[in-house]
Amino acid sequence: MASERDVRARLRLAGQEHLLRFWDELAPGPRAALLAQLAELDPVALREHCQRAAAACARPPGPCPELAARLRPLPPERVGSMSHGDPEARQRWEEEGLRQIALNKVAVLLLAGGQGTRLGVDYPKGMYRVGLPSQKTLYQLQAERIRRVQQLAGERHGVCCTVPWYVMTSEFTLGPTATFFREHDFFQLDPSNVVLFEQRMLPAVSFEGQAILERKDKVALAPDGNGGLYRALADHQVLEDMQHRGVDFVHVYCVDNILVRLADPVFLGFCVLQGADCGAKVVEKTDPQEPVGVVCQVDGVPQVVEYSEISPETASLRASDGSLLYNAGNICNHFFTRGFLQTVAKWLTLMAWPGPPPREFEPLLQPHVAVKKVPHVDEQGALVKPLKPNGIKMEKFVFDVFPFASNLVAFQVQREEEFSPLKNADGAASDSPSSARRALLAQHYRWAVRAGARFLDAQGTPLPAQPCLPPNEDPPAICEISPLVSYAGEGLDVYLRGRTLRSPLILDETRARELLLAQDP
Ligand code: UD2
Repeated sequence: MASERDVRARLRLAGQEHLLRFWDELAPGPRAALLAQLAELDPVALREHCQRAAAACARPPGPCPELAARLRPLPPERVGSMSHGDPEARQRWEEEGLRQIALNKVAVLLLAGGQGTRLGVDYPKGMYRVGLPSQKTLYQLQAERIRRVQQLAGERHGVCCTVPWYVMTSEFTLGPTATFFREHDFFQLDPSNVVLFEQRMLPAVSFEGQAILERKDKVALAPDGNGGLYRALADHQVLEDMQHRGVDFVHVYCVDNILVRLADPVFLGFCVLQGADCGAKVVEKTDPQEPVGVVCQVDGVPQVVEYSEISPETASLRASDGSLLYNAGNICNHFFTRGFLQTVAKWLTLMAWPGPPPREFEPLLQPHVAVKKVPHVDEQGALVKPLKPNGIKMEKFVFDVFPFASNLVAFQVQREEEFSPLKNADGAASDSPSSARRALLAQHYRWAVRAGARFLDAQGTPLPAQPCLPPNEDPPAICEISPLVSYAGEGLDVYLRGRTLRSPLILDETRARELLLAQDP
């Protein structure tokens, strides 16, 4: 273990000696913990990190003013569409996606290192229950969609196939996620196909460029953003694991979209057939202030500009048909080839070499700045919970690497079928547990009605059949369909055609079997 002297010298080099200011008061246990934490921080990197944070903070807040002039929408030839494309193309994409899955060439990768601050829970968001009749958590829904898509591809091609599930966690989410998965028997997935790994953490920094002490014996650390993925892939040899399994294509997604289609064969097939190395699923943005990035071009280079970095004026610009000019809303659903991820990981290793990194890596080095309330100890060692922002967290974004892609494509999907994120606690105007629950139940109700089901209320009174529901409206009947029964609305006719069922209905595998065995109505 590093000595106090060594660590002090390293901190001096980094200009961060204040981190040891309570050393004399600490008992041996906390001293050892603090030394271990500080010994992990590379002094040169720490100095640069703190200087960069302070410099970023000194810049005027808000979006970069000259960005607007450099933006253009993505050219139409780079954008595929679920709703506007012809049905034959859609079928071709789906076939190709299922073929790649059946060949064991597809993995899914969950970004689950976030702290869920806006939702206000102190456990990983994936463990959240939005109040579905089945009481399933987000993690369980995702695991079951993996099982179902494996089954669909396997049945189509007469094989038994695997979609490995990689889960990037952070110091905050690794322990509880691992325990939760074990307690739930990995949701009947083979544990050897579920790979948890951890992203790095970075110190939170004061506006003056000083790393913040959260306690007398602990530096305040925060995950390095979902773009910490690339370092984490290299740190934990995840790409080697993928290579070993023969995985060529990776679907990366964020934890909180209750409608997420894991390893979506249509999206995968579209990207593969386009020869893309990078892909982003998008929904049409209708509200300029919606907190989603936009897929567009900056200086002619396709990439994502995050919602926090585009000005309200630019976000509100309209095309001649009245739609938003920048309407390709990023939903944090990305496609990557393993080859592309390997190239990025190699660059990161090169950048770690001594000396200045090559110029072309500059964008990879530009972290994004988030000004946050960071609990800390004051000069006297008293704990302070700040009421206004006092610190800077530096983050990378998962799409920071998009400008390096040689063929980036976007794929537009229907919002009501594929996007309802859980960001805020109930009571918020949008993206809450209630809105996520409603979106899922509305979707399942639509699927059931289209498959031919009719519903009765608890008293046996017939309920109206409404295959097209107005947005944000509760469906007339409650119907939850297990992902193990249907992944995207397919295959429901055999259970539901001509049936009249009582609401609430949970159509799980057992109920589906009962319906099959029951006499025709
Ligand atoms: C993300 C997208 C935004 C839009 C929106 C849709 C980014 C940077 N922004 O914004 O463009 O698509 O989602 O809902 O992707 N995470 C980590 N480690 C971290 C931080 C976050 O794994 O250090 C994960 C987090 O657990 C979540 C995902 O990244 O699964 C997105 O994080 P967020 O919810 O903070 O992102 P948000 O809503 O600002």
